[in-house]
Amino acid sequence: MTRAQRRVRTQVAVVGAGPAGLVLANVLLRAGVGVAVVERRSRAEVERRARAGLVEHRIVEYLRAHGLADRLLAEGTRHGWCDFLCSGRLLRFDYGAQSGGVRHWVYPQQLLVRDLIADLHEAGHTPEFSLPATRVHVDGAGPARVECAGLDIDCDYVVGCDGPHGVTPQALPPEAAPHDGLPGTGPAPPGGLDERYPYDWLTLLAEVDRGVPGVVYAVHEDGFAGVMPRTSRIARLYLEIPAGDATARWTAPRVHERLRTRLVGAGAAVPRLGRILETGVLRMRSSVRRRFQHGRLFLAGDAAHVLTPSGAKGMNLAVADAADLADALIRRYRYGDEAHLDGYTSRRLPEVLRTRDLAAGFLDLLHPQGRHPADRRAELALRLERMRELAEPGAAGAAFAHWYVGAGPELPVPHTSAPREPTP
Ligand code: RFL
Repeated sequence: MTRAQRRVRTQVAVVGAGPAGLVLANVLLRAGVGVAVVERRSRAEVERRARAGLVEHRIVEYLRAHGLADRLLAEGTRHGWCDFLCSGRLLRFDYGAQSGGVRHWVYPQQLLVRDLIADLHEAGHTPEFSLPATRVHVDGAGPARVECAGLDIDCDYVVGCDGPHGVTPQALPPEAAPHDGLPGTGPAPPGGLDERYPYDWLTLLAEVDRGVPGVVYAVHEDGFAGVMPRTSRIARLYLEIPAGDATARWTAPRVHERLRTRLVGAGAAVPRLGRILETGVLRMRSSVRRRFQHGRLFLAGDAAHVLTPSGAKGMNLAVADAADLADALIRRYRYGDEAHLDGYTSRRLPEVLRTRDLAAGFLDLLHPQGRHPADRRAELALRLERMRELAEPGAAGAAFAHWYVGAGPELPVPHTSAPREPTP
C-alpha cells in the first residue's frame, strides 16, 4: 500500500508540532482523547528551531501539573529581573519582587519541543513528521478531514497549530481574517486587528563567554538593542533596524559595532559576545484573527495570532490557547459540553488583545520615534522617566510585573481520568 492510500480515524487531528500542537496533543492523550499530529518539518528540524526562551510562571505551573515539565524544571534557569538601559543609564526592574516572588523560567523553545515530542513518543503517539497537511475539510456532513501528502485523517475536530502561514488559517472564511495592514495595502482600520510598525528587529543568536544574567532592554539615540538569556554559552540579541532592511546588510562587524554603541553602560549585565551563529529579520507586526474557530476547526498559537517579540508572549499564549482548548475538548468528550467548546474564541480573544496592547505599549517604551536628534533626545528623557516609574516599587511596576512574568490567571486544571463519549 502506498502512503497516498493511508487513511486513519481519530477524534482530534492536530496540524503542526510546535508548542501549541504538542502541548494540546499531550494533554488530550493523558485524558484519553484520541489524537493524531502531523508536522511538515522533520523531527530534527523542529528540535533545533531556536525561537523563544522566556516561559511564564503560569505556563510552567500548567506543564508541571500535567507532568510535562520534568526537564524544564531540572535544566531551566529562573529569572526575576531585567535591566533597562536608557542612553547609558542602567535601571534594574525587579519584577520578581514586584509580582510577589514570581519568576520566569528560561528554557529554549526547541528543548521544550524536544521534551514534548519525547513525551508523545513514550505514549506511543509520535507525530507524523515530514508530512505537510495540504488541505482541511471542516464543512458539510460527515467527519472533518485533514489531507496530507501521504495520509488522510478523518476526525471529529481539526486543531490548526501550524503558524500564520500554515494550511489551516486558509480554511477560515474571509471575515475571520485580520485586516492586512502591510505597507502598500492601506492603513489598518481604527480598532483593526493588524498592525505594522515602522521598524524591524534584527534577531541573532550569538556565543557568549558566560550566561546572560538577565534580560537587557537598551534604548539609545541610535536605536533599540535587546539581550536575552538562553543557555550558558548562547544569547539571543535584538537590534532595531529600518523597516524592510535586508539581513545581508547586517554583517558581523556592523552588528558588533551597533551593539557596542547601544549597550554602552550595560557593564556586567552583558557578557562578552563572540561568534554570531544565526541572523534573521523579524518584520515587526502583530496580527490577530477575528475568530479562532470555524465549525469543527479551531486555531491555536501563531495560527490564530502573531505578536511582536516584545514582552516574549508568543509561545506563552500558544500554550495558553492549547490549555483552554484541551479543557474544552475534554469537557466535550466527557460531558458532551459543546457550548464550552463554542466559547473558545470569546474566551481567548480578550486575553490575546490585552496581551497585544500591553506588548505594543512596551514596544513604544523601547522605540522613541522622532526624525530630528533633538526630538529623539526629548523622547529618550520621557522613556527614562517611564522606566523609573516601572523600576520603583509601586502600582505601575506591580501591574506590569504581573503581566510580564505571567503571574496569572491560572490555566485550566488538569483532567486525569479517562473521558467517555458524549451522550447524543
Ligand atoms: P510554531 O512554533 O510556529 O509551530 C508551528 C508548526 O507547524 C508546522 N507547519 C505545518 N505542519 C503540517 N502541515 C502544514 N501545512 C504546516 N505548516 C506549518 C511548522 O513546521 C511548525 O513546526 O507555532 P506555535 O506552536 O503556535 O508556537 C508559537 C511560538 O513558536 C512563537 O509564538 C514564539 O516562538 C514567539 N517567540 C517568543 N515567545 C515567547 O513566549 N517567549 C519568547 O521569549 C519568544 N521569543 C519568539 C521569540 C519568536 C521569535 N521568532 C523567530 C519569530 C524570539 C524569536 C526570535
